[in-house]
Amino acid sequence: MLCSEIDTAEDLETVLNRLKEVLNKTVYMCFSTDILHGGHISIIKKAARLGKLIVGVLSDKAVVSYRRYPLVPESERMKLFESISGVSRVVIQENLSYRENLLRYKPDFVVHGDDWVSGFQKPVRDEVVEVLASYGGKLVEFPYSKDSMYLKIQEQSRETLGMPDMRRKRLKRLLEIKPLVTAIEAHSGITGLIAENTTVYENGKAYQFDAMWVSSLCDSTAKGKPDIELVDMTSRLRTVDDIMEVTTKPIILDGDTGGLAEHFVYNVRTLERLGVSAVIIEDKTGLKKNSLFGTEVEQCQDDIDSFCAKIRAGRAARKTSDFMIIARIESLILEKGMDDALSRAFAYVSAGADGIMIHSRKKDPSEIFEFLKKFRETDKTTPVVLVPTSYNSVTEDELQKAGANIVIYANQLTRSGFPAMKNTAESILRNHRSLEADSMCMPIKDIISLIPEE
Ligand code: SPV
Ligand code: MG
Repeated sequence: MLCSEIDTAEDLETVLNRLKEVLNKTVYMCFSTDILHGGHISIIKKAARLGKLIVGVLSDKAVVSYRRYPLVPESERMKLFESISGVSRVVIQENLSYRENLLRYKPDFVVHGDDWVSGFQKPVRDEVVEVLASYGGKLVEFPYSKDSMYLKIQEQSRETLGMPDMRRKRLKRLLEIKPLVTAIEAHSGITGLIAENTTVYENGKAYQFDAMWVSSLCDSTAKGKPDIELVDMTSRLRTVDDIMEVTTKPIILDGDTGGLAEHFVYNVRTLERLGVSAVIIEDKTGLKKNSLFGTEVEQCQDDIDSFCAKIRAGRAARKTSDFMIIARIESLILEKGMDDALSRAFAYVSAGADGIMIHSRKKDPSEIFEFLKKFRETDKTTPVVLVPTSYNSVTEDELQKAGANIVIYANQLTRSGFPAMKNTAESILRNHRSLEADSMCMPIKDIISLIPEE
């Protein structure tokens, strides 16, 4: 590696000096992968030739925001790299940005594949170049391997994530990793794909939704039916299955009132078996209407004891502690007051609810903030779910700081899709051809590539 042959004393000295040089240099690489293949080993070998190799393992929190949920947690991924020859040290990299670790370890070289020269990782690379320049380090890039076998390995690990046992427990795990979990509604395979794949890259950061909400409102609307528990569980499960077939993210099902406790227990087992992560049931009884009607329509709230009995029955029926039964409180919607909302929250948690959802249809989020403050004075840990449809000016950051754990964007895909489709239909009717509507439509090529083929 350092000279073709050692056959004189000078050659030996050259090699020894070069070896000293290499041993004094440090190299840094960062990995987010949880599956090691030949491509990784090959670049690690090349990097180790430049000096002592420090491997940064990207934290679970950062991996979740950037690609998919890691199959292997960060502590195990660290052990994986520790066992590779040529790796002299393994550290955690908390963020997609290398800055913190580069300034801490001041490596002489950063090694990376050349796949980040363009695309969403470019801002991360630009920052690496800037930080290295600040102390005289260098970036070394090797050609990125596009071996189809490696792509297949990645795809197989993605499929594993969609299996029921893997998917079900992920909501709980996400709640441990992330201060705030976000979910968006999905009511079909195609909206599931949007929830699964939509990513926004901004200043070297990546944002994705963590989970999907199978809304009763949107599932019913997609079928042209009112949101009154008319679309039955068999049909709702069909929707869940359509979404599950093409996605891997955890699913939170809007379970309406949960129906009769005697029926709810069966549904808990079915949902658990399918790999759904949570069901949210609301404390209403009789003919359920959508909460966003508030007191404009007649709605009846269940009494505390009867709803607690339903929660207890569901808890007793479930087979794993991964599956969450979340109790939704309708007191603020039905204008029953803050005290009623709080006493129900504490009662439902005591009955075994794994989380609380508090709903409001006010534009002003102050009643939600008041609830969170008072609830958190007593209960610091039970996850709280919010649906900020009406109070939509408040940011995720503000809600998280106030004590929320899950934010659900419950109906925005349906509400945005409907006017887009209506405008297109009207344009075709008005112009007696589709040319004018074309600019409102996704190119055929894009829609074909959106749907993965085997
Ligand atoms: C749904 O999405 O069906 C919900 C949330 O239950 S809300 O419509 O705000 O009541
Ligand atoms: Mg609903």
